[in-house]
Amino acid sequence: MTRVIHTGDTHIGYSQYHSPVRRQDFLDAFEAVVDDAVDGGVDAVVHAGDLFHDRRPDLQDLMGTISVLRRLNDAGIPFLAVVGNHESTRGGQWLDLFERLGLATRLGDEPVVVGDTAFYGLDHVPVSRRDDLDYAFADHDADYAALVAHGLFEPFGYADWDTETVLTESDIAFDAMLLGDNHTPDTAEVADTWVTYPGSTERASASEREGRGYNLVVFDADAAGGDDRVEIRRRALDTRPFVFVSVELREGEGEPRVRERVREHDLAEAVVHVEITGEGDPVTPAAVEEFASDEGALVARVTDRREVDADGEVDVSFADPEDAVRDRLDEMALSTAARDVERAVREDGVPDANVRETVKRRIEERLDEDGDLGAFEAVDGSDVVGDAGESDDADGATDGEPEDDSEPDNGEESDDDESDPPESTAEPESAEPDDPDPASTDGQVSMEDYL
Ligand SMILES: [Mn+2]
Repeated sequence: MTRVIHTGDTHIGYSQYHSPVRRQDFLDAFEAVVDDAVDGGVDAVVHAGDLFHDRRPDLQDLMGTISVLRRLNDAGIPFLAVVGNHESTRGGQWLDLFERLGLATRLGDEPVVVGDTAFYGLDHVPVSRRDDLDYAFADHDADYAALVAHGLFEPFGYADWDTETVLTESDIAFDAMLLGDNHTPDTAEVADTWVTYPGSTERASASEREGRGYNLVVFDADAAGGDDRVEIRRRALDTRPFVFVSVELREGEGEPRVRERVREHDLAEAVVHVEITGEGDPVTPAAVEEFASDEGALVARVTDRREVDADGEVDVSFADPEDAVRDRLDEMALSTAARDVERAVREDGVPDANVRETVKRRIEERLDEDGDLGAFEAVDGSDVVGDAGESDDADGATDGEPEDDSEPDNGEESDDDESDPPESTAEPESAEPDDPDPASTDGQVSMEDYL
């Protein structure tokens, strides 16, 4: 029998909302997982990538991470990990440094056997380079085998990696795929193999509403009462409280009503998101945010989703002005790269100060697509219409997520993200959010950007 903790998407170093307290939260969550590992005496901690939020973690994040890893090491518990898209660098990985220090084992195509289970690793690989993968893994003689991988795998949300292909092309019969990248915890069975995401350990975006946690995975002949070889149980983590307040204002109602609704919640040390809809009087977001802070909130963000009344002569005949902009853009023969630029300029999610850097990064990513310059060729109107159709699909899919129309802070968060030191930007890094369908990110900057 082998018992391991499966975690991932720790995002250490993320100063969410520019808050140093939030930055510490992400490290604390990692520490909480390690505490549980030590207390529970598991055989290993398996990390499925995105230990760091950024590929250039600060010294404080590195030191904090090293001391947590050292505690695990002192307890004799191995730390087995792969590299995620957020932390991936062009040269050596941070994980290699930890391995050099004797604090971690980087998983790959050779088996690392713990107890009676062989662990293999598959780092994040951008979509454009996946065709080159042969999923060849060296043989093992353990009783069980698990593949630890970072990417968006089927059959879960935002998937762009076919799980069945991985499993059938691989020469190892895996009992489980222990995954990272998708911040929503979920488990499914594909081709007789359990595939599971433990989710992020702190909310990296306000769309991550449900409680955070990790997986406890047991490889055993008697797993699940003898019915299976693997048992996956979810364990909850005590993380920073997030409070979501949604206020629908009726005619004549205004800020007092918003305050009243906000006051109904326990705001102490919480991240508070207030969403205002309906009719009613104009509300100054800053005033509500200040009120929430006075009531003890750590961070407060207000999104007013109401239409702005156009007065007098201007007759606004469409519900969403953005729609009109999109319609017009659809008629233009823009290249994919041009659309990237257009979106960077127009998107709410990109603060003015970061537009230049965002444009640079997106274009460099396009140039990095293995010499394929197709993204720079004008696309005629009809193709674009097809494109837009896809985007509708994508919207539909995300709308299925209960929390998706509440990304009040997305601008804020991506602002954080973008303001991180620009790197050798031509990294595979944000391949998924940007690649699959540019249009789908329209006003939809949400979890995808943090996966
Ligand atoms: Mn992630």
